[in-house]
Amino acid sequence: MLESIIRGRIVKIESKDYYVLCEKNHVYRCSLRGKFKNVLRHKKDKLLTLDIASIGDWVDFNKISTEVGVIEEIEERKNYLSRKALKARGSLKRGERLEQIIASNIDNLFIVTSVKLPNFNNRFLDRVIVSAESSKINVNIVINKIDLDERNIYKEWEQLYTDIGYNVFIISAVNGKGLDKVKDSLKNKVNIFWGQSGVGKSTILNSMFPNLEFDVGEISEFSQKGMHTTVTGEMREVEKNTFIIDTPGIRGIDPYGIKEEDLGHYFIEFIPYLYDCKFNTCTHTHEPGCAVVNAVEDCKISIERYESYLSLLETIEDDMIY
Ligand SMILES: Nc1nc2c(ncn2[C@@H]2O[C@H](COP(=O)(O)OP(=O)(O)OP(=O)(O)O)[C@@H](O)[C@H]2O)c(=O)[nH]1
Ligand SMILES: [Mg+2]
Ligand SMILES: [Zn+2]
Repeated sequence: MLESIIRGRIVKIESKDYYVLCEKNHVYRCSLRGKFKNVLRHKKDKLLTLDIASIGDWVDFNKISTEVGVIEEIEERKNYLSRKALKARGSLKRGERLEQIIASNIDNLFIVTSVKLPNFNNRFLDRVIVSAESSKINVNIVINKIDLDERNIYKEWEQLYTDIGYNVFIISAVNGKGLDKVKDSLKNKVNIFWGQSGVGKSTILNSMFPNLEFDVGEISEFSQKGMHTTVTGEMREVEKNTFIIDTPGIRGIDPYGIKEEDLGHYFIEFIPYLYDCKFNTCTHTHEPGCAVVNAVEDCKISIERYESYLSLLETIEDDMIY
């Protein structure tokens, strides 16, 4: 049989099936060659594998039929969003973790939060920001469900993150407030929506593009432990050349591949101070002459952000490097 290689982009992954959208707008269900797997050897020679391909990857695949193909090459990524994979039972050493790629070749990340149900969680938000900054991904912050915010608690958070330099969108997906601005910033880009379960990612996308029909959870469902309404990430083209990716909610996030000495660089408002610390190995905790700590004391860096920094610093541990 004649081989026919086609280029396309992975738009959805379901267990071992990779759905690839080719430039002629047709989707093929592809499998992945074994060489694209990340292998972690467990005790007793058990293996844990994680696939390397992700949503957003440009790939070359070999067309086998009008519906099916095999992925032969994955193109180099412009960037990608990742986190540490959940702890594997029996992994070689404590703390060693694989990298789980969420999506690749992203122009815009929208970190979705809500003021209530679930409550706004700035620690969580800061961890996601660190993941994105370490991958050089453009960060936008969405604060959703302001229809439930009787005491306007969103205002202080909006101020904090705007002062740092981030785009902050204040919205309500149920009454449509603020959605126009979000929609305007998506054009001609690959946009990913990421955040905790139940904050309203799918609802926001459906409100902006009513024909999409992403799955949305019931109020009673998402508060139950372990409940995720969206179970697999998915990329859709919503207008010519404008893509959005809905993702399953996350319960926790450990950014991958971050060294203690680099962490300060991913808190972007710390950067102007980093080179004024007395020691160039400063971790901005206990060292004398620390310019970051001084800036916190002078209220130039918010105490909330500094506490997020400290909590992340404590949880940085070894990654598996391949
Ligand atoms: N009051 C209010 N409820 C909202 C708003 N946006 C979403 N919801 C509700 O929040 C619940 C969860 O919404 P989803 O869109 O499924 O949340 P998700 O972030 O996609 O959740 P996962 O797919 O589990 O990650 C649903 O019951 C929505 O109706 C909002 O702006 N205001
Ligand atoms: Mg969802
Ligand atoms: Zn310092």
